[in-house]
Amino acid sequence: MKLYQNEISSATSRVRIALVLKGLTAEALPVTILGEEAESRQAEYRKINPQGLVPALLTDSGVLITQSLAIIEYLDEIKPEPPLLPQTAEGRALARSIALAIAAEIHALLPPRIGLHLKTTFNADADAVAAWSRHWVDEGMAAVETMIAGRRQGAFAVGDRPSIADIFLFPQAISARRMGFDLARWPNIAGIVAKLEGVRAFQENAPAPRR
Ligand SMILES: N[C@@H](CCC(=O)N[C@@H](CS)C(=O)NCC(=O)O)C(=O)O
Repeated sequence: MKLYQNEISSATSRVRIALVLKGLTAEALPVTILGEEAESRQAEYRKINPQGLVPALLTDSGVLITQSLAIIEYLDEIKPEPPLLPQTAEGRALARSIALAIAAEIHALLPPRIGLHLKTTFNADADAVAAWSRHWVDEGMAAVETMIAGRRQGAFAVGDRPSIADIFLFPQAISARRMGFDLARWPNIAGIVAKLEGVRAFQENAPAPRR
């Protein structure tokens, strides 16, 4: 397998964590994602992934899978152990709700292309883009904290082993901390992140800081 990826990418971090938890490897194919000239924005990469995003996984049979949740569920299907989805239907639904609350409602408002569009079309300066990002992280993470707090029954976000909920939560929480948020304002998230920081797959695959 080959993984189109970028080291600062939170969505890539999710897939890299899942690969390690599964004991799978994928050859890394780096794609730059910052600035107007980023490789992710060029026609050549759009021929590979029409959305111009990382991560994208090329399977051994040459099929390209995009979107981190789809990639991780694919990995879970080709190598079922250890499972990345909880055992009950309700647990699986909750884990997917948390993963999507992060991917679709928080992270989707933050990537480089969003900041670039705010700058070029709406004349937002760096401070305005930072305020935009802080707003969506603050509101979104507070909602995720409440979702977890209401139904938490184990050491991790859903149950007693890391699931897709933790895989999506961890990189977002690390990014929030880098933005200056004290995770203690979200006590369940802070506790889960502290636990995940002791798990090698998470420890070694957090998104790298933007330089
Ligand atoms: N929903 C997608 C998000 C992918 C995404 O936004 N990736 C970012 C990096 S974290 C990217 O490629 N950004 C390029 C850009 O914004 O121009 C997923 O979960 O895979």
